[in-house]
Formats: sequence, structure tokens, C-alpha cells
Amino acid sequence: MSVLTKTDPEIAQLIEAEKRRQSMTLELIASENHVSAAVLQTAGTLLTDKYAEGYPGRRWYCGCENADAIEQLAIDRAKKLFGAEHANVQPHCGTSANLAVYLAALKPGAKIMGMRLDQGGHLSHGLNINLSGITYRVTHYGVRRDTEMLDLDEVRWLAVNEKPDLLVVGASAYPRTIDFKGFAEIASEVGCLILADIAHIAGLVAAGVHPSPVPHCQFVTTTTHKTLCGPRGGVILCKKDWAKKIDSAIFPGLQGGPLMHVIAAKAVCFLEALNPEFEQYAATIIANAKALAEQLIAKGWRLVSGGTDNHLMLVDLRSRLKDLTGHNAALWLARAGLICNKNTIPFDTRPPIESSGIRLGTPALTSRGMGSNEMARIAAWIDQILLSGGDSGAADRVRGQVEELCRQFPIPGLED
Ligand code: DSN
Repeated sequence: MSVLTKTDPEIAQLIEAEKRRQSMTLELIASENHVSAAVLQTAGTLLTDKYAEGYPGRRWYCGCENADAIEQLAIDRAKKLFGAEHANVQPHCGTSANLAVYLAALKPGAKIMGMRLDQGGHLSHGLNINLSGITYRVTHYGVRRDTEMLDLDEVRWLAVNEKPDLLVVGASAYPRTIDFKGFAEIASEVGCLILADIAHIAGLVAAGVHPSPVPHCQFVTTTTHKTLCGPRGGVILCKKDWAKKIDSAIFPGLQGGPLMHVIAAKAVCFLEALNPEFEQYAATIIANAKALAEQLIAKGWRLVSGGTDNHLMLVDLRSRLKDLTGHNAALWLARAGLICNKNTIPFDTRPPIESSGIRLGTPALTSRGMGSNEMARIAAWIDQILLSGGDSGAADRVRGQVEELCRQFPIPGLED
């Protein structure tokens, strides 16, 4: 950082401030994680200088021999990790991965069917203000009101009646196991294509602690920075017969030059995830989520669907404090160093900007090496803060204890 401090002290100071913020707070945002020092180092290399439009062995520019080798390693490792026939490692994010699948598989005006955003889906699954919802006709499925879980019979009924061209399965706020095989059977019955978006659970799928959609779906998209613990970015996995169309949809269809420094960091992340230790890490993410969920339930908080099977949970704040919004709860927790996000809960009566829930996840805590004892302490702090009515004294007291815990469990990227 010494060079940057000389060149641009303002940015250098802000990066230092962010390092301190990450180090001294607990990250409970379910879609965030802390990368390894190796991933961090790779993402900050001079690979950022290189233009490599095209694909390994088929580039527009000269001087791509190292870029070719790096991207090929990333592709080969992604295929091995997920057991996929083809991988495109160039998407800049999960949304561009999804848009590329739509571009490859559908004509504008075709019909997609995905999970409602306000019940756990994602904006790139057909939200009306996202390109997916602007370009395609959309129909949405949700969870059952009584169980707050997906019901394959309801999805099948809707699919049979709506006849989508593409069924999208995957979520950003769904705490339960997704039956990808069951969804694929529905797609096959209806005669449509299927895309599984595993952005949130990719690390769990890679480790084999969540069922994989790869054998069952034509397309699987993911981000690399959530449970997979890699750099910020996306990946598309697909069957061999879609490889050419997917590659053309990403470049030149949707993106220009790939981010080679990020692709190299993805390759490092895939290597780390191929290590047998990663399976234990992913299993611990789930064990920690279950421990946190059990502690919160024991304190009287209702969790959407009654618990969790994966890395996240949704707390229904109305279960104990009917006037507390997700917006206020997240702000109070943040003052105490507990970082999470507000979230709608299924059939929420509040608008998304207020929300009646908070979403909590355990990937980042697990990357710091925390276990069930720490989950119990964190649940107690969450409970204290939510019941404190936003009291600043309570926030300060908890913040002190949070910082003490943070010092015991440093973030991995700073170890070098
Ligand atoms: N921002 C991601 C999440 O938090 O789930 C979705 O794009």
C-alpha cells in the first residue's frame, strides 16, 4: 500500500478504513465472504493490464499466451469442481451470467418462469425493472403460504399452464434445500429448458453438501464470491451442445474484454475448492447456520420455514416485535458491529424498503474459523440488540464484545 499512499492518499486511506471495518465487524450478509490471501493477491496483479477478447487459442489480440493458459486452467478446474461438460469463466457477475444464458437460449419476447424476488428469488430472474423482465415475458412462482417452502406440485401446475420456454430455479433468500432434479423433471415434462442459478449455494454444491443441478440442467450459473469463497465474478456451466452459443452470448454478445486478474483469482478459488478440506469448510458453514438458527429460535425468534438447511436464515421480526422493521433492525445491528441486510419475508405486508425480516448468513464467519460456540454468542448479541429498541448504550456494549471476538478470529485475506 505504500505506493498507493503516495499516489492517492484518499483512496489508500479508504482501503485501510475498509480493512479495519471488515476486520472489526462480523459479516452476516449471506452473499458475502472473506477470500484467502492467495485469491486476494491474484486479483491485485498486472493481469488487469491485458486485453484478451475471445477465448483461449482464439483471441483478437497478440500476447495472450499467459492469459490463455490462465483461462484454460480456470475452465478446466471449474469443469472438474462441478462435473460440468463446459464452463465459461468470463461473466463479470451473476446477473451477466444469467443474461447471457437468456441471450443464448431465447428470442426476445420468449417466456421465462422464475422465483419471485420478494419470496427469495433474484432480480435477474425476471424482475420487471431488470433487463430479464424487460426483454422476456415472465411468470413467477413462490413459496407456499403455510410452509414457506417451494412446492413442486405448485411449480408443476404453473409450468403446465404457463408453458415457459425457460424455467429458472435458484434463489438469493431461500433457506431450504432445492430439489433441482425435481425442477428438471418439470422442465422436461413441459418441454422447456432449465437454468439453475446456484450463486448462493455454489460452495455447498461444489463440496457435495447440497445436491447439484449440473447433471439435470442445460445451464447452471453462479457467482464466485459467495459460499464458493472466490473473487467477485460469475461463471456459466452448460451441456456441451450449448457451449458455442453460451460463449458467443458472453463475448461478443454481452461483454467485451474479460477481467484476466479476476479469472486468475477464480482459478485459484477453484483450486482451493477442489482441496478435500473445502468439504469440511462447506459442512461447517451449514453447521454454523443451524447452530445460529437454533439459538435464535430458542430465544423466541421465528425463522421463515422454521429453520435452515443451508448457509442462511430469515428472521421474522414480527414474531417478537411487531413494529420493528428489517430496515431499523439492520441499522441497529450494524451499530453493534453485526452486519446484515433487511429482507422481505414471504407474503410480507411491508414494502421491500422497510421489510419485516433480516437475512443472516454464516459463510464469512466460517471463513474466520468460527464454530458453534461463537454462533451462540452472536445469537445472544443479535437478541440483545433487537430487544434494545435501538439503544446506543446496548450497541456500544455489544460492539466492544464483537471487536474482542474479531481480534480472536482475524479475516483470512490479511494473513500473509
Ligand atoms: N446481492 C446478492 C445477494 O445479496 O443475495 C444478490 O444479487
